[in-house]
Amino acid sequence: MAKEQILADLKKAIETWDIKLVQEATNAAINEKLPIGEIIGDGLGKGMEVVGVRFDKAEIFLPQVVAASKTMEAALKILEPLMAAGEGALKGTVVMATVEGDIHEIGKNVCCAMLRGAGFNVIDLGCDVTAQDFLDAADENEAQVLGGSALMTTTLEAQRELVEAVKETESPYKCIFGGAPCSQAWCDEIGADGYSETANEIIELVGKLIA
Ligand code: B12
Repeated sequence: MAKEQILADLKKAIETWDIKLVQEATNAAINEKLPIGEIIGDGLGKGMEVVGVRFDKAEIFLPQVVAASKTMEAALKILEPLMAAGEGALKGTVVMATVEGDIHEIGKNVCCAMLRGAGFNVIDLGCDVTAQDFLDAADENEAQVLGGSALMTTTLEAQRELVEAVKETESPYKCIFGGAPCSQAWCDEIGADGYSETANEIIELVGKLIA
């Protein structure tokens, strides 16, 4: 099957929360040896963008968004074993989570998948995670980078709290942030070490911080 068709099917499957189609298209993408970055960034992720826009315009509602999220998870489940296989030695350890008070985790999951695909060891703490839990996991796993996702303006503040917790404990970790309301300007204001708008950019960002 042509690459363009597979990417279009991946996008459509998320937009129409079609689990059967997403499984078929993901398997087709693997058979055609499409890079995981493209499968997620140019296929599945594009579909999720459309879902976000339609939700913002009130063309669809929470149940449909949940259904699209579950479709995304079904695809990531198929891709996970490939990403776990890695490409040789792990390049470093990143603790990823959605910050305290926030349960949005699709974008964070996409970032985790991309980082694993690029050969980083990713400790995924899930969502609604406190600064202390970030630090404990980083200590335990000898991580270099902490990545915090926030999808609501109300939970952006938890990103600042994480930076402050790292400073207060004089921990050696670099903090990077993302999520729709987050920006480079916000990251500069709170003294973060990095920001990336998309999961594609996160690989380069983490690579630079760990090098
Ligand atoms: C899906 C979704 C949900 C799902 C989440 C399912 C799940 N398992 O994650 C459900 C239905 C559960 C949900 C719930 C709620 N939601 Co909601 N949700 C969305 C929606 C439509 C899409 C978010 C998404 O998944 N986008 C797709 C992913 C791929 O993109 P992304 O998250 O931005 O991630 C990319 C980048 O940002 C970046 N990135 C992300 N994280 C990180 C981290 C790092 C370290 C880096 C470097 C980069 C990075 O890379 C990712 C991939 O490219 C957004 C609308 C929107 N436009 O964002 C609203 C939205 C975020 N939700 C919103 C709200 C209000 C809620 C609720 C409070 C609703 C309610 N009344 O109950 C609850 C939240 C409760 C809580 N305490 O968290 C608001 C937030 C408003 C605000 N500005 O504060 C939004 C903006 C919708 C709106 N316009 O009102 N939601």
